[in-house]
Amino acid sequence: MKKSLIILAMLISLLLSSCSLSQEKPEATDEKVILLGYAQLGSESSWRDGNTKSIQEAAQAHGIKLYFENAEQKQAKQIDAIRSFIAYRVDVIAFSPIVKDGWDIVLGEAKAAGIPVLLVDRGISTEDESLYDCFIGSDFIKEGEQAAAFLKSHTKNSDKVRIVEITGTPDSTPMRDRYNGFRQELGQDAKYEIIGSVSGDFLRSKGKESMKALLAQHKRIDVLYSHNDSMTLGAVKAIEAAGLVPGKDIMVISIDGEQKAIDLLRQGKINCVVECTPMLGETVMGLAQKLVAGEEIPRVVYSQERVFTQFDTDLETLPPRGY
Ligand code: GZL
Repeated sequence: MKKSLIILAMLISLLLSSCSLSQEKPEATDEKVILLGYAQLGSESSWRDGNTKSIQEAAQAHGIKLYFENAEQKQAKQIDAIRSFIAYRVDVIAFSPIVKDGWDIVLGEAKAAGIPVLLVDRGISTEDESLYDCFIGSDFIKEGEQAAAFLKSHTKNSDKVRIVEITGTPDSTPMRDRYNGFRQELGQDAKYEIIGSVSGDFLRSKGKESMKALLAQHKRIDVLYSHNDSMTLGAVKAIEAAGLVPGKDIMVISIDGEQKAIDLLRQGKINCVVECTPMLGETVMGLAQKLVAGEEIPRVVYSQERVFTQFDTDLETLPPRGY
């Protein structure tokens, strides 16, 4: 009898203690707020503005405290911003390197401080791959190849194709890879001749100036290949000012996919727009959370993109581009 009473008493006390456990309020988990420093390269295009918006909105949605600096197209200012993030001991640093070289020292400082780095949108050239954890953005070589593939598929009946090119910011990875990818795909066929290639620095104003100069230099131009829509919008104005019809007298191939370019595609003034999405914020913030949680992340995350052409049947029903 005595034994059963003891067992009963133990069971009751166990039951009471479990109830009291269940009644205890779980401690409010004061989850650490992640601090992320973002060094944006500038505000040179609608693409960049869309990219900035995407970063800022995603940080807010993920509850990440964002320290955002705009370097206004100056690498030195981007480097200063990264140094300030290191001093502030943020949890993660992310940035869009304006050019591919010159980052080893400052990224070495971030590494020494134990702060992981995400490359967003543009890449870097470095011997030390440990200086960054992941590249998030587009495959620019593929973009150049897609531009050339469209050109080749729509000039089959021509015996000579005279091409002019307006390139992006010198020594930036999108400029270098769009330049190389285009030529790789164009191949060695002498029918295709790049008769002029000038920098427009991804700026609309310089795109217009560059196209005006190319039109003055060359009696006949069959195709314009432009490294971004902002420059293309300027170039289209120059083509019209010269009394020519963009999209008809001169085939126009562009990259980005901003709203204004899609509008001109619908009007037939641009023939092909290779998409390069700026909407990278969600991916960046998700990867930042994984890094802070100590989880493995991939070395490269490429955006999924498409090619828009004048022949697409869904042009009129495309949702707003958001940039
Ligand atoms: C590409 C991005 C380029 C865009 C331009 O990922 O770096 O910079 O193509 C922008 O519009 O200025």
